[in-house]
Amino acid sequence: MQNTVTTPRVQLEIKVERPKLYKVMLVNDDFTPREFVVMVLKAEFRMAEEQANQVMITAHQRGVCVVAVFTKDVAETKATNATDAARRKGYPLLFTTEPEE
Ligand code: TYC
Repeated sequence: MQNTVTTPRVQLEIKVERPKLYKVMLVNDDFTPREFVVMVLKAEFRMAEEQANQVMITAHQRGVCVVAVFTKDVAETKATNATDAARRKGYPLLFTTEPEE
């Protein structure tokens, strides 16, 4: 009997792609109190007071501000949770998500 030793000639090429990232956007409105916007940013996005205040002011002045960037699931969950917290208080505050270029 003959023993044959073979060396594999095919190599697997494994490609790992970065997950696409999504921005959470804070949208301005005329009714939600500033302090409430800051409170939601701190609670849901773990922002410090100063940063939360800056993001709130930017949205207030420009109409919209990027809050943070996450994977799709995390961005959508945080935007929904933050928007729901405002609805429970009767405020029209809105957080949206959009893919990063
Ligand atoms: N414009 C609101 C006010 O003057 C405050 C506010 C800021 C609301 C940012 C929403 O995304 C927002 N009370």
